[in-house]
Amino acid sequence: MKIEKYLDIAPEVAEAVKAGKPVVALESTIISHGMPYPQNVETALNVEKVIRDNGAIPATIAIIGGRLKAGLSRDEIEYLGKTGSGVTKVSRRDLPVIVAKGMDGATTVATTMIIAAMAGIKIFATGGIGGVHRGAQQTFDISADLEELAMTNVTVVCAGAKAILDLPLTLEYLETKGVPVIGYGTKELPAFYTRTSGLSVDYEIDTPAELAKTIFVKHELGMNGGILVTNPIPEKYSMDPKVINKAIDEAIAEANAKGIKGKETTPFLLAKVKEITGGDSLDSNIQLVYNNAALAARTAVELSKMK
Ligand code: PSU
Ligand code: MN
Repeated sequence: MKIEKYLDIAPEVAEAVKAGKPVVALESTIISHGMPYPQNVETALNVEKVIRDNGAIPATIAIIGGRLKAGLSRDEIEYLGKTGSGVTKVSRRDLPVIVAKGMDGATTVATTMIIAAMAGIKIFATGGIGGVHRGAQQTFDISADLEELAMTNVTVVCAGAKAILDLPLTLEYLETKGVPVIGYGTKELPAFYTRTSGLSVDYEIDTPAELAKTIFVKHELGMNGGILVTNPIPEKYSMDPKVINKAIDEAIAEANAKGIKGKETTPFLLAKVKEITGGDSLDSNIQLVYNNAALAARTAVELSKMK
């Protein structure tokens, strides 16, 4: 079986991968479930531009009509953004079913990593990853993103994780699974809306070239699994921790009261936090995605020079 049976790589992306040029993957659940329309479409298009401005080729990933796609057209991005949560959120367990049924799907961090790896893309930029949810001791709610980081060879550049998660347990899980967690220019795990969380990361790395070297070494050693790069939100867009933490606590209380569970939990909490904080958290969210895209692109450029 050739992977082309299921996977469409956009010509520009295929050419770049083949030539060893820098490419950065992007996810689509952030478009459909992570932000409201029309800001989601605007952000998805701008983020591709940020990647180009920093010397790499963007490949936004999704499933359209049962085809795995690495590189979307403008119309496809517009469609995912407009349809929003009407598009199925596809994590690892959903992927074969959605393909077999010929359906559309927005890819999470986990499935974006899977498809990026199939397409030969080594670096992926997003906002926040899924992780161990608060109360996971009872609910067992641990995002498939963490398991994917344990096994799939893609580096994920994010702004840490939202405090809707249990951040200490998320770090423990990543340690158990052998996933390097790197702070970009920091020794602290950023908490998405804020630059600090009070938790330490394993290592601080300060340049894209050093990041690229770590990725290169891991691949050369044949060690499977990803690397998590946590890049703090730019100071001027970071939020007041008191405001954001209060919103998160309220969102979690409401999710519990409503009995929200499974794959609905993360989208529900994201939407609730946004509603409580008004537009502020959305602005921060958009800016940190651009910041991560720029770092991912610059790292991809450095990685493309390594032999
Ligand atoms: N966290 C965010 N924004 C997001 C997501 C998480 O701050 O958009 C999305 C990502 O696609 C992530 C997914 O992979 O939610 C995790 O969902 P779950 O917890 O159901 O695995
Ligand atoms: Mn979950």
